[in-house]
Amino acid sequence: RQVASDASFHSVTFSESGHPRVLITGGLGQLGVGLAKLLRKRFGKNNVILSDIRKPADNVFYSGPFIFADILDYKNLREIVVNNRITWLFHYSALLSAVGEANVPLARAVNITGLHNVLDIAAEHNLRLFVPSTIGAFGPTSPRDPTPDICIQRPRTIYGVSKVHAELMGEYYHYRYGLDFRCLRYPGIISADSQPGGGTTDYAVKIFHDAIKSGKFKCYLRPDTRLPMMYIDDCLKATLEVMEAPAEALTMRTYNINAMSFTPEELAQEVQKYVPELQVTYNVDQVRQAIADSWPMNFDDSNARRDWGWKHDYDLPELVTTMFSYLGSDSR
Ligand code: AKB
Repeated sequence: RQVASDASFHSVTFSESGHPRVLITGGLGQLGVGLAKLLRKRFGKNNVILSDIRKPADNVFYSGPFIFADILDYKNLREIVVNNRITWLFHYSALLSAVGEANVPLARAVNITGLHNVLDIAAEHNLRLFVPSTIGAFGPTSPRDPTPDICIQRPRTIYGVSKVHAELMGEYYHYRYGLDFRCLRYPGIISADSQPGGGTTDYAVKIFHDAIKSGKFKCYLRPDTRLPMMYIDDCLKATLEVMEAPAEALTMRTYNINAMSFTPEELAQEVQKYVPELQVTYNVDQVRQAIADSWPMNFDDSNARRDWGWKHDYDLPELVTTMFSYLGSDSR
């Protein structure tokens, strides 16, 4: 109880250190807790507030400020930004590709209406705003191998449509109102201690857990489906780097970032180096296969590498080694 009241007290204190005061929306998804940890190391524990509409696990609650924030409630969000003197906002609330197709009205509300609230509040309060986009912002008529930053974007999922909308609206607010909008298009992100929620690239996380738990993995994509992927530490590093980049370095406001591309078959072969008895079967889910078939196979991130020095640390072998060292291949 003592720690809980400290946490809520700290969420209304101000930074006098010159560090940004950060709010992360949708903070209990795959990336928020890891991002908060990285930002707290850099800017101080109490300058980074994690938020969501769900109740956090105790360890998350006690590791730094956490508050309830519903991005669909404009007044609630505005009050949080004002009361906590927020200066940087990382907007992670979104429904991903597969769950979005299962509930289009909710995806439209969260991913589009929610973004409008965030954009207006960010512009009104001079926030630096980060919104993640995705390989899913491209579609079947985009060049797929490789996919450059600027090309045709005609996605066929509500998730993709909402992310193209976010890219365009953020850039529009930047040029029209001077909003400091920054956006990265993430590939599929692979993490050990947090689960993705309802995406098309989730198989690349699940294979590790299933390999350790049961030695059996059923893949919902065809073995030859090639998609761009990245280890979570690289993703979070890129996110902090683009937020800290001097405005003059940014020739664009939305950048592709990438680390590697692989197929389920290639990933399985690498995983089998640690769990040789792993049995992989393929049971294709038509919805997710169609989505994956419309997405980039290789992602051209040369603009990010040139403008602000983006460089990934993890290729496929390092990714697999790191995942097993976290998950413990001997915990079977
Ligand atoms: C998804 O699969 O929907 C996400 C993404 C690539 O944006 N992981």
